Amino acid sequence: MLESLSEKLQKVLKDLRGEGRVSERHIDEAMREIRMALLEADVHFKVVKGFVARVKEQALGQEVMRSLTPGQQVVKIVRDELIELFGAEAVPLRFAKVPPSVIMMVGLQGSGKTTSTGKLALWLRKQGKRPLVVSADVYRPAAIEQLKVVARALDMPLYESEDMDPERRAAQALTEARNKGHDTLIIDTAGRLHIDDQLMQELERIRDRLEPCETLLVADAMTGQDAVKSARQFNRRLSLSGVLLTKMDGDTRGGAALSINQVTGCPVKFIGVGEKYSELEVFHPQRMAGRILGMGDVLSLIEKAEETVDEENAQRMLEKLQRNEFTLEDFRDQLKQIRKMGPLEEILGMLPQMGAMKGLGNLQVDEKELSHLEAIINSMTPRERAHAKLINGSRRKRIALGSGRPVSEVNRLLRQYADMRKMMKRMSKGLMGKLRRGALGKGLPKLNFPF
Ligand SMILES: Nc1nc2c(ncn2[C@@H]2O[C@H](COP(=O)(O)OP(=O)(O)O)[C@@H](O)[C@H]2O)c(=O)[nH]1
Ligand SMILES: [Mg+2]
Repeated sequence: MLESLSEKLQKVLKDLRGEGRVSERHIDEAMREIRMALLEADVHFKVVKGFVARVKEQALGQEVMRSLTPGQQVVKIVRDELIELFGAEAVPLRFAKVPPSVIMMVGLQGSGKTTSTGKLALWLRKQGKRPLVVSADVYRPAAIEQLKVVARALDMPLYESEDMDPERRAAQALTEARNKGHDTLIIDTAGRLHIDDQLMQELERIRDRLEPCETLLVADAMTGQDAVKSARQFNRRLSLSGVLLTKMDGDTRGGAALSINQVTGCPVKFIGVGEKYSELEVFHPQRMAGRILGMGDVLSLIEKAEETVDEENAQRMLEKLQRNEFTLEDFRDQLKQIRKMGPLEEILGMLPQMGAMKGLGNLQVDEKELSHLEAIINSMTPRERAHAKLINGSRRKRIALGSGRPVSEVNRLLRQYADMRKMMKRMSKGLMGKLRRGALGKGLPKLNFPF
């Protein structure tokens, strides 16, 4: 996500950090590069101008220049300003005092409304809600059918009707939601290639009749400044309550969309990061800034892990790591968890890119390899799993035979296990430890600067 912006910013900041003393010339140079990087990510030029001016003013301030670590101070300033740019604080989804809460999805055609309706319904269900979805996109028969396919794939309740009037369909769905005890209703609406008055009137009618507590603009991040422009127009007519940015998994132009908040005052509430229904994330300005600046998104990772691993289990793992009792059996369980969490690369991408990453180099295994690894560990005796040191040459041969894998693979697994153990130990001592204490304590943890 935003890899090139991220790379460029990280390089500038790394160079700055490397300087013992920071002169005005250094700052000037760095600001020029930051400006370029932001413009290339398609952030609006006015937004860039303000951003660079604010960073520069603070960076040249007396406290920074005279401090012992001016480079790091500048990094912190850039991070804080990025967070501001993205909206400072995460704005949670609103729910009606009296359910059902109505969420209306609006946006241009192809922006990802139907897909995101499914994603959001799934997300809500994971939060313990009972959503119902309905299509009010009556102009293309395929659109109604598409939501049906989505609902079927997710086993999600869908309201169906013969009525082809969008407003009535939505109203009927609301009645259905009330009758059947659904606490949320998501309405997928029609889009156009360009905004037109007729579409806006239709959306206004649905809004007035159903009084949604959320009117979410679904905007395609890859369309850059166009996404910002349409956000402005939708907001003027419909008073948006938030934005769901899709296709943030593409690298280009995402910067534009991230400045939507600055331009329209509408908070980004979710980002879509892939075509799969599970690929929706709550948007956190702080985490996004951290991700872009390469501080890793350990919080998102923890959250993701918590969805699949129960917290107790995670806690136990960490404690084991700290006591250096992480066995091959735990290793196998971790591999299983990683499998549940999704593709390895995605997980690795969220980890801080500091020292920790080095040990992970040879851990990049694919699905098939994962099942081989599991087979190998399953062929070990419990004692071997608890004490990897016992596994000598003849035991390796036996394990290889038992699992039907070559000895070289058994050897490699034992090496990877040792690497992971080392890496996790380092992480649990450092950043992970700090974050965990905060994350498991109250509210959002303080992100200590890991440089
Ligand atoms: N890569 C990626 N593709 C997405 C994302 N969200 C939606 N899409 C794709 O965008 C296309 C249009 O989505 P659709 O939901 O039909 O848009 P709609 O016309 O607004 O309803 C589909 O091919 C989706 O798979 C996302 O977050 N990432
Ligand atoms: Mg659609």
